[in-house]
Amino acid sequence: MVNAAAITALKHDLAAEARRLGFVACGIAPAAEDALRAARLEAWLAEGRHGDMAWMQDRAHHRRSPQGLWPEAQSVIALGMSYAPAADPLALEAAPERGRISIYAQGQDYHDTVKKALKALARWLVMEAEKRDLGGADVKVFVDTAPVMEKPLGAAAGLGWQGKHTNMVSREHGSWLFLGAIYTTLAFEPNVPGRDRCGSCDACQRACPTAAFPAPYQLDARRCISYLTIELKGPVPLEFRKALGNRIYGCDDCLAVCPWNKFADSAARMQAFLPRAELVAPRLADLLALDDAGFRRLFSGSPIKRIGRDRMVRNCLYAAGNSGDPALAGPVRALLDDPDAAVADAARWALGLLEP
Ligand code: B12
Ligand code: SF4
Ligand code: SF4
Repeated sequence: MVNAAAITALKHDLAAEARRLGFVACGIAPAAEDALRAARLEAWLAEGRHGDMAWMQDRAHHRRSPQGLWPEAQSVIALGMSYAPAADPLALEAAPERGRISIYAQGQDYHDTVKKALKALARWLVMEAEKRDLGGADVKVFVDTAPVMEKPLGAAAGLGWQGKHTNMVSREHGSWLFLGAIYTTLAFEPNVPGRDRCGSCDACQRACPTAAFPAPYQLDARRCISYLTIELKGPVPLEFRKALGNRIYGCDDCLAVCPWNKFADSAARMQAFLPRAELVAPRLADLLALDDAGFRRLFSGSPIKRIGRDRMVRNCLYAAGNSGDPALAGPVRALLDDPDAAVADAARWALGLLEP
């Protein structure tokens, strides 16, 4: 029989240790299936809203619930790390000759930073459970890439609520939290779920350049610029190319207009997520000239390296076409015969706009 007072004390100390490791939010959610959440995931997949992200479908039975992935799990420790920006994420809209990289990708790769802290916290938990005679604890850590529904779990653990833009919003940190989770066999008392505080606001719904929200709280990834610039291989459908503007990696528009961001303090941001100077306002002309080696050098340690040179240059070509800057016609023309078919196609499209 596990001592209830001891497990409550451990939960309290866990939150303190999480803070020490850089997490600004920590809470507990049940590991059992939530029927509504699972049904909404299935409905999203059935509509095909995941587009080409087949990996969302592949392990849907694991994604539905923590116990679907790991039947022994009793609790989910949901964690948030701040990447609140100091500057206006949308300011670069006024500089079409430069590419806009979304805030989350301007610093070091969050997968590495969050994973490292999650592992340290999980190790601490296992040791403490043993020291406190709680019968031993097993743990698994996740950030982003595993079949885990991090946003609804974060909301269920009281970190915030899923806003109408579908991301998890926090009262203290606005839209700017990276999420991670630790599943554990320890049965902690769950926190009270976060209350929806969107009210009548619809700023994010109106801000989306591609009308990617079929309804509030629902996203069709196939229309989202984040998906189109990061996940989609091959050419971006013509109907979206103009709307990309100068966004070359991800999109912050629906996040940036959220009124709850006014409480977010960039001082809470992890040092690792400070923007790298060369990724804040890169010149499209420089990015268009990248070869594979140059791409790897520039984006080493950044989440951007995952998309490779071809997709980045493809995105920069759409941005060059949208820039209306005749000085970019030369660099664009140099890519007309690129061996990558999507790059060559994007160069033709861009040149058509720059030299009609
Ligand atoms: C797939 C994915 C994407 C896809 C699809 C996004 C999406 N909304 O599903 C794409 C590539 C588009 C994407 C984009 C981005 N992503 Co992303 N992505 C993921 C990933 C891997 C899975 C998300 C998922 O499960 N989607 C499936 C759908 C079904 O889930 P859902 O949105 O939770 O669906 C719920 C709602 O629709 C709701 N619902 C449905 N109907 C209704 C009706 C009502 C009335 C209500 C109240 C609710 C409701 O219920 C559903 C189930 O809970 C997670 C990491 C992870 N493992 O969780 C990161 C993650 C969600 N992404 C993240 C980020 C930062 C982004 C971007 C901001 C990056 C950028 N700047 O470009 C954008 C934001 C775009 C947006 N508005 O969502 C963060 C979000 C952090 C946070 N605070 O929430 C995560 C958690 C990664 C991380 N570890 O930090 N992403
Ligand atoms: S990230 Fe951009 S494109 Fe995607 S839903 Fe938000 S505003 Fe729309
Ligand atoms: S912008 Fe408004 S509607 Fe959208 S998530 Fe924030 S509070 Fe909710």
